[in-house]
Amino acid sequence: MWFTKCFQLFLITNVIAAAPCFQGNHATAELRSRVIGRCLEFQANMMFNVSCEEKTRNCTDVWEKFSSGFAFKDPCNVKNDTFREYIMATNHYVPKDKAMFWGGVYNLAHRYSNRGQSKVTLEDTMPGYVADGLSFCGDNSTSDGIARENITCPSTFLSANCSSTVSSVFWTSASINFAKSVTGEIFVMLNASRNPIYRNNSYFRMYEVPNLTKGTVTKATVYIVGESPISKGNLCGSESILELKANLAEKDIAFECQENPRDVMNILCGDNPRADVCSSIWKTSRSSRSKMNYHALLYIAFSVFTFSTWF
Ligand SMILES: *[C@@H]1O[C@H](CO)[C@@H](O)[C@H](O)[C@H]1NC(C)=O
Ligand SMILES: *[C@@H]1O[C@H](CO)[C@@H](O)[C@H](O)[C@H]1NC(C)=O
Ligand SMILES: *[C@@H]1O[C@H](CO)[C@@H](O)[C@H](O)[C@H]1NC(C)=O
Ligand SMILES: *[C@@H]1O[C@H](CO)[C@@H](O)[C@H](O)[C@H]1NC(C)=O
Ligand SMILES: *[C@@H]1O[C@H](CO)[C@@H](O)[C@H](O)[C@H]1NC(C)=O
Ligand SMILES: *[C@@H]1O[C@H](CO)[C@@H](O)[C@H](O)[C@H]1NC(C)=O
Ligand SMILES: *[C@@H]1O[C@H](CO)[C@@H](O)[C@H](O)[C@H]1NC(C)=O
Ligand SMILES: *[C@@H]1O[C@H](CO)[C@@H](O)[C@H](O)[C@H]1NC(C)=O
Ligand SMILES: CC(=O)N[C@H]1CO[C@H](CO)[C@@H](O)[C@@H]1O
Repeated sequence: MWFTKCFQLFLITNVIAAAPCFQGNHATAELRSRVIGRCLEFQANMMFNVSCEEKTRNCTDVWEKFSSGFAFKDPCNVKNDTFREYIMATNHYVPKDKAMFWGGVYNLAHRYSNRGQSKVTLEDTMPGYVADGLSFCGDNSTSDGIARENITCPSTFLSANCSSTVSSVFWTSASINFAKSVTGEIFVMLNASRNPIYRNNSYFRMYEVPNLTKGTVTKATVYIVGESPISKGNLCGSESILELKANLAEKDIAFECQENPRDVMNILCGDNPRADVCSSIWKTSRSSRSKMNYHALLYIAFSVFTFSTWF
């Protein structure tokens, strides 16, 4: 994919010798409306602790601070503090004992977090929610300095020619801010099929673990999850997970590790029932299912009876 993109760019712009070569996506259309909309929506539906304690944010101001982080700027070389103002404008309290980090399991982690109801991932907090999935960068050919859909913005992927992308700086700043905001017990969901599972170059390892606050974060529960069954202790005892345990121990953070925990598997198997790991789950629940149906029928019959006697 990466090579295809480079090749296409080269073909189109082969007149310009120093054509940029990076992995990326078309800039998101209607970026301003979408950012302001996300900001409004977050405050209406997602904001934790709304009452008097968290003040309402001015979403036009949030957009100004977000876009000034990259407008007119070289998309491959932005300063690492370019989103400082944006982070300050969107930062808020993260509920204690609910924060969840993840790696290589975007969909499952967010299905499980359930928009902050069950757990709170970075993308369930305002700084992350506003920009999640959007592609954005600077462009000098527009009046506002913001790229339109006809421009490819670099992704978080870094290369020699694009070593400090807008997206990487954004997600790095947001990750550091999130790690500094979490308190109490934290959760981590990692993809079992990666090797090593706790990757050296992951955001979690590079920016989040180092910025957890010693004395404030007390315990970390790691879920190692995948579509295949895991022999007990096999991955929780693997070398990279022991490194994670050691990194956490340096901050006096207690450690627990679970492989394919049932509540996570219920969600994985609901979405992907053919996954290998799911056959054992269906097997054990078949007998209780018929019992449940029987009770449900009894309940419905009873309710109908009760209603009919009222009217
Ligand atoms: C990447 O940068 C190097 C030098 O910095 C240059 O020689 C090379 O042509 C660039 N490659 C692309 C694809 O732009
Ligand atoms: C919201 O922010 C914008 C941009 O900074 C500003 O022009 C506007 O006056 C602000 N609105 C309120 C109600 O403070
Ligand atoms: C816009 O122009 C400025 C000044 O020449 C330059 O530093 C910057 O990299 C350019 N931005 C883009 C997106 O090309
Ligand atoms: C940002 O850059 C400065 C100066 O190069 C450096 O001291 C600082 O550690 C960097 N911060 C991050 C989060 O990388
Ligand atoms: C609300 O947020 C404040 C900090 O902004 C925190 O001290 C307080 O405990 C939070 N309340 C609830 C109910 O989460
Ligand atoms: C783990 O990563 C693999 C390879 O990228 C992917 O196919 C799989 O769906 C991921 N598992 C989960 C639970 O997201
Ligand atoms: C992209 O589209 C915008 C407006 O639609 C235009 O101003 C700009 O020149 C275009 N850029 C390129 C590189 O075609
Ligand atoms: C990962 O980092 C550790 C220590 O920071 C180092 O010893 C190890 O060689 C690195 N592994 C890889 C694959 O780069
Ligand atoms: C306050 C603090 O510890 N910040 C650190 C967050 O992580 C980055 C990347 O490891 C460090 O550069 C910061 O010093």
